[in-house]
Amino acid sequence: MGLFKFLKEKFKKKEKEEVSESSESIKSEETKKEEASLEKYNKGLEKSRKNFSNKLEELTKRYQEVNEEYFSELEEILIEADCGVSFTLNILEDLLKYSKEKKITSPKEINELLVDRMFLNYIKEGDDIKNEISFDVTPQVLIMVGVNGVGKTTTIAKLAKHYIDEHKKVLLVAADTFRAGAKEQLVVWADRLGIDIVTGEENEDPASVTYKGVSKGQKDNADLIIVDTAGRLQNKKNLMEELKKIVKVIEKLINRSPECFLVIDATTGQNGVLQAAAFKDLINITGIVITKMDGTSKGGIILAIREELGIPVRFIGLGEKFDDLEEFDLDKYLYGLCSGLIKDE
Ligand SMILES: Nc1nc2c(ncn2[C@@H]2O[C@H](COP(=O)(O)OP(=O)(O)O)[C@@H](O)[C@H]2O)c(=O)[nH]1
Ligand SMILES: [Mg+2]
Repeated sequence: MGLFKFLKEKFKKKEKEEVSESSESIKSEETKKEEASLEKYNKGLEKSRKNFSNKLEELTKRYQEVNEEYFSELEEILIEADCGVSFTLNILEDLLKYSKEKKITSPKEINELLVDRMFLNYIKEGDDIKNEISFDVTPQVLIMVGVNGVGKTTTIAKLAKHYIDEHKKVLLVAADTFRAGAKEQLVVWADRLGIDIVTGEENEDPASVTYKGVSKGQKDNADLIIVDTAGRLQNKKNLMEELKKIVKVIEKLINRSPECFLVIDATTGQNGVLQAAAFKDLINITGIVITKMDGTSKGGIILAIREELGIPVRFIGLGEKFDDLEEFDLDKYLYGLCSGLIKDE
């Protein structure tokens, strides 16, 4: 069975179950959580879905059979959804070849194939992606990097909440000593969450604040230590060196590499892909968090990043509220983006 049909059965079934459940109380906690998560994806991807699925649907209606023009219009839709040039061209080449081989001419079938290919393109052979942070060895240290304003600090608060809910002991470290007010912003979050935070003086060496923070986390038996960093512009060499120093300090203390999440604002489009490339050259990025997905109609950026950089998206920000951060789930993402196409006949 193709992915398109799989998604249709998986999520349509869920939606039907929702309707037929007469009593909320008989649903298990797990089911409720899954439904809420799917709802967040659907809501957060609403603008992208309109831009992508609706256009594709409209295109499908205009053609009886696919031809060169059809594929060129499809290309435009994919580029406009910010799927990136490389991803778009690869997918189109694939679709063209396959449709010729199998003599597929129906636009509907091509759409189904497209969703399948989007899925297969994301799943790279040999990598077993676990998006949740592992707590096999504690304390686990997570550094958050990314340029100013992308949502690092907000995401730290959301991630902390996510793991506190799973009964993990979380410690925050405010190693952004560069920007005025950055420390205070994180202190407010720590207070609200009722967790400890280690801060430094203004302009104190971020590596020294990190040293204090991670040492405290080790002493206090924290499960997770999250380090907030300044908005390091990739063209500012000295700031990048600072970041490397932070990583070194952590590696020395915990004897292994930390997790390092690069935060990218989905509304910045291809610029976000360029940022990721610049950061990837300098430090070992173990995952990407895409924020503000709810604020863009160009949800294809996740596919572009995966295609061009190979780094997996680990979490996705779907709104401004505390709970609007979800573990990245390829099925839910593709369903959220394409559900306009996955209708019952
Ligand atoms: N709509 C929306 N806004 C977000 C999301 N994540 C962060 N923001 C907003 O982005 C702005 C900048 O966030 P901040 O965490 O201060 O960015 P930082 O400079 O990278 O630390 C804030 O107004 C956040 O509320 C998201 O997923 N959706
Ligand atoms: Mg910040």
